[in-house]
Amino acid sequence: EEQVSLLLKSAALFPPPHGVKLSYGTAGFRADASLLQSAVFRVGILAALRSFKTQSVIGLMITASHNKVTDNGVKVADPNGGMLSQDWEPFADKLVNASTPQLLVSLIVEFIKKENIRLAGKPSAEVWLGRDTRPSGESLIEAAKEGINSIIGAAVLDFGVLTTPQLYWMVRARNKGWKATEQNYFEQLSSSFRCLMDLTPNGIKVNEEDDKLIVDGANGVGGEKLEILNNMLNNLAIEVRNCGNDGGILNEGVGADYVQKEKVIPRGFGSKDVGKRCASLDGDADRLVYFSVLSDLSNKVDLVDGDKILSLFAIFVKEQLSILYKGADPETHSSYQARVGVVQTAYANGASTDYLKQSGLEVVLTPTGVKFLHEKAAQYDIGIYFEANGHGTILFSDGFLSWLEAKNNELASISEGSEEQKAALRLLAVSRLINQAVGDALSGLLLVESILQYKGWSVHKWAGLYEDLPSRQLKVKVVDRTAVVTENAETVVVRPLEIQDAIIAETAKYPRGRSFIRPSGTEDVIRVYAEASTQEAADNLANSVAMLVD
Ligand code: 16G
Ligand code: ZN
Repeated sequence: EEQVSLLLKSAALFPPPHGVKLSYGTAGFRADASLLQSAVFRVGILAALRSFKTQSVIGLMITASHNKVTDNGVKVADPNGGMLSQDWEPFADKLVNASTPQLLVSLIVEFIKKENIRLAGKPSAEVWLGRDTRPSGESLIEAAKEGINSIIGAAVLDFGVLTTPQLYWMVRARNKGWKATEQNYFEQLSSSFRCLMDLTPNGIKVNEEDDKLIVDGANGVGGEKLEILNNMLNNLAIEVRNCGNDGGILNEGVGADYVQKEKVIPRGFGSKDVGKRCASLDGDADRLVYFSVLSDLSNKVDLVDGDKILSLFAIFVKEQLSILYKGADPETHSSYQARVGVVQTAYANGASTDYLKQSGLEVVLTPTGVKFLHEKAAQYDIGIYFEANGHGTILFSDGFLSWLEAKNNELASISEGSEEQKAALRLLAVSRLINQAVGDALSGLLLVESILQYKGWSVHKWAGLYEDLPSRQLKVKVVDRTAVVTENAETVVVRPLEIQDAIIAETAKYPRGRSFIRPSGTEDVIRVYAEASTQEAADNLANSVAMLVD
């Protein structure tokens, strides 16, 4: 009774905007910030219910990532620090689109019954809040608090400005009973990075002019957090630009999405940086790409995208495993063949997939969206996933990690300081450095840096692992994007019926041709991807496939 009237009263303060239908897309609700007060309030309610249901801390993040500064969004972190469980998404949609407070309350009551959620008077639910640097974030956080506080017994902790991966990391750590503050996050990243650097073979140093890393912070939260981390490290030189404190606008001509899609240098970079090792974060620091500035004054970059970060991580992990196994005497040793899986989407450059397979790795494709890649990667002992756009991480299974701990102890007693033991220590350090909750530009960057150092590679050497096939992405505006239905990780169209045959026929005209279409998860468009042996061929293929969609 008391609960119902509290909900009715507070819901009346957050009327949904007229004629707007929102959906919990690949990355939560996203829209122009002015449309989001009601949605965020209601997601606050959902997060509180989710916390009661799971009896764990739940995260709520206010961000629109790489989108423009006037947009914003809200997404929920589950107890393990992953995305909100997919079976709650339909409820999120209904909740946010309910037109009146009465309707909203009846949906909630019905859902509580269906999910068998037991609300309790004393604080027994807790939601942790974070936001990126968008100005609209402050009032949206207040809306989220109102939503959480309208469920009796739900507590809220506001951490202010965080990167998305920081909040998700903290939620995961808290629910595991580990130290879970932002300071703990920085300490774990910096100490495991130091550990990896200490295990670098002596004498290997990347050459001097290449030594300093220059990072584009997208004028967002990532730059300021990286500065803090940087101050805790003494074996890496980082210069952060586009921190957002010099009038630069979030994601405008800067950031990982811009650099990856346009393949041009971000603002604040220029001819003075030719040849240097540079990296770019996105607006909430869950994406990372590297690049170097070309010397031809064209403003173009030599891009090192998510596929190449993935490749670097995958060959490093494989190398460490083989060092670790080399010493294993098959007679006496507990041999544990770790299943290593590499997870990509259809957007992965074909050259990267070929390279990974030729390196002896198992590669699987999933549909676009972190939740799909993450879920797949979690099925391996070591699952490495990346989207070409720079979002990805490495997941280690609990079983493998306890084997590795035991192995390391065993090696420490029989062959302390051996190559095998160093390999075990490196893998353990990687598992602590790389964010196990979600892709994290800051931890990814430190892992890249330590692997380049280990291998003695420049950014050019790394970029040259394989040569990307030329590709083109287009979008076609459509009235109803759900009319296109795909299968096999978005590589095959099953509806409308005739399109797939036509795509196959077009693709066959081009050497190394590959093309697919898919409905966007974030915009009312159909996306077209094409690659082929030359840029002109990729452009032509993309154009003719786009014509099929119209
Ligand atoms: C979201 C996804 C990202 C995906 C992108 C595709 C998360 C956290 N983010 O940003 O993984 O690449 O959507 O957008 O899942 P699209 O469907 O509009 O192409
Ligand atoms: Zn992002």
